[in-house]
Amino acid sequence: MSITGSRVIHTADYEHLRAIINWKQAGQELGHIEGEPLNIGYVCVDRNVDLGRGEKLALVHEGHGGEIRQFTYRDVMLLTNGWAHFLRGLGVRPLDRVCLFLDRHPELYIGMMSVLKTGAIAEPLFSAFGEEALFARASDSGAMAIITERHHLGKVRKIRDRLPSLQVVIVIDHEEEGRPLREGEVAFRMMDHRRDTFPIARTSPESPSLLHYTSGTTGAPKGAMHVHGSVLAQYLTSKTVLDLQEDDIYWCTADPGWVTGTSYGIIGPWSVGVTQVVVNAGFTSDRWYETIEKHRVTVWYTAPTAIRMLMKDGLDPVRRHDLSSLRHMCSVGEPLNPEAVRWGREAFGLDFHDTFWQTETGAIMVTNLPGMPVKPGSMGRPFPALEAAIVDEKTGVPITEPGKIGLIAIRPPWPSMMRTYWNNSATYYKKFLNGWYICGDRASLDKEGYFWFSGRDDDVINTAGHLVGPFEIESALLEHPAVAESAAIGKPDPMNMEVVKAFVALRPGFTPSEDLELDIMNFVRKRLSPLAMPQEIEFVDRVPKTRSGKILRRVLKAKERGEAIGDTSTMDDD
Ligand code: 6R9
Repeated sequence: MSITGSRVIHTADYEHLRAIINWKQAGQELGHIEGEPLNIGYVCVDRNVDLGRGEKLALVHEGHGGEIRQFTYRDVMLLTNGWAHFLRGLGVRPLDRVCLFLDRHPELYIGMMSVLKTGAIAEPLFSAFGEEALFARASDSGAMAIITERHHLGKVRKIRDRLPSLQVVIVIDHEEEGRPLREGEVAFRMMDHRRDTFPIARTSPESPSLLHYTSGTTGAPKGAMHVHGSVLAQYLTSKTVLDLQEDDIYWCTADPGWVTGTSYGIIGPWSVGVTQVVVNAGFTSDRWYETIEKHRVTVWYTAPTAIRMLMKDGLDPVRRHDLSSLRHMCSVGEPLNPEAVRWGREAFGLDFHDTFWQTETGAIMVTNLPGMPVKPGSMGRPFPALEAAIVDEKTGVPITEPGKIGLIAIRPPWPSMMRTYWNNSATYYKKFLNGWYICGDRASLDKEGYFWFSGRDDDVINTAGHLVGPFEIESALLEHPAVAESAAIGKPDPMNMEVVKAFVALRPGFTPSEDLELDIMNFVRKRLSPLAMPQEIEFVDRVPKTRSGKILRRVLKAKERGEAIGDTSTMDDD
């Protein structure tokens, strides 16, 4: 048994896997020699052509209306070369930050690889972001370029004056007869720029590659900075957890604005050299099953909220489609309910394999490996090349007692670990305790070393697998002319795990009404995103705060869940 070559392990022998799976081997399999350059753009694109996969499909893309575009690895190589030359010509230099603010078009995937080839840092952003969410991320990173499309250009224009570092906005679908572009905006049609070669930046494994913004409890979103060496972890986990093999047709349902859509929606699958399917369309269960059927998807990576939505539509739509191509299924982003695993067995005859990880960890950390018995409701065990534990929250000492809850901790380093939070190293250093990286989630172990998730250790809201920071929502609420004070919490929800609930105290002269509630909701949706929009607003006389002025979200949460409020000695209630 070996992890070399394209064979992937199918075994329950966990201890043996720990002995044979390691990052060094991943580097060797990817042909990387220590001390030599390593660039994700090369590993995921040109290397596949060098290995004889030039005529193999890298990307099968389905647009809104069902139109299909296909790209071989050679196509992707020529197009990324052309685009990288264009970026260089615009003055993009290594370490510059380049935002990708696009729907799920082929340009998003190919553009990201082009940016990496130049040595610049790619910053993927959800296209659903409103202008304030975009501004927070592009201004913090000091982005010098934004790649976008006509549909989203208006949002960029609204904030452009406030982005002094921004030199150029690249528009991928500009039409001459359309409204003219403005100064500092350029049109770029990817398909018109194919080049045989590009001198790929000689980045090292420690050179910055990607900046992925994630939400915390306090302050603005934080940019987790990743490096080119992360590909070792994304490659090895794609092979051994997602079980990707040469002939697989792989579908990751995540948007690259979320780390899952980058680590396992671009880098992982292309580093292994498989064909991946991307669908730029919203969710309906029929459309999803059609995707699997039409493209003969073999490996599927999705999220619990989506699985719950499929469950809601029942088994009939499943039976209407031929899903016999499927052979492996994984899930990420939220706790995977035991019912969802059981339903998956009934619907597809397969287990959903849960995977736990974060923007900051860059790759899967705790998981059910193929061949490992799945215990519905458990996240599985540490990825065998890693050391992960449950530690005491005060001392950071591992807890081995079964069932006792502590913090999920990973022993650094590993290749895809973030190297810092951009502009915020102080917060980065706070993530460590007793030599462990602390994820900020609580869990316990069972007798066999399986991890059981219990909850987050902070106030971040997980809605449909996406993290939303209460601070960002509260700040947006305060911008509304009627709002004097605000607080945002996650309210338990059967479909989305949590939804945003806001508490608002109004300014003098305003009175609570349904119209005002809707107006405030829409205000947040437009500024931030549909996910950050409160689903419910409760008007209150005042928001509970500590004497030092910190919002006491735990008090609001406890009330919402009908739980005891706990220690209120610091509460400012006079
Ligand atoms: C990849 C990703 C990370 C947070 C994480 C945790 C939650 C992720 C989970 C899970 C329970 C799982 N989370 N996977 N909770 N079971 N299998 O999701 O990254 O957006 O940074 O979120 O999501 O709370 O700390 P990110």
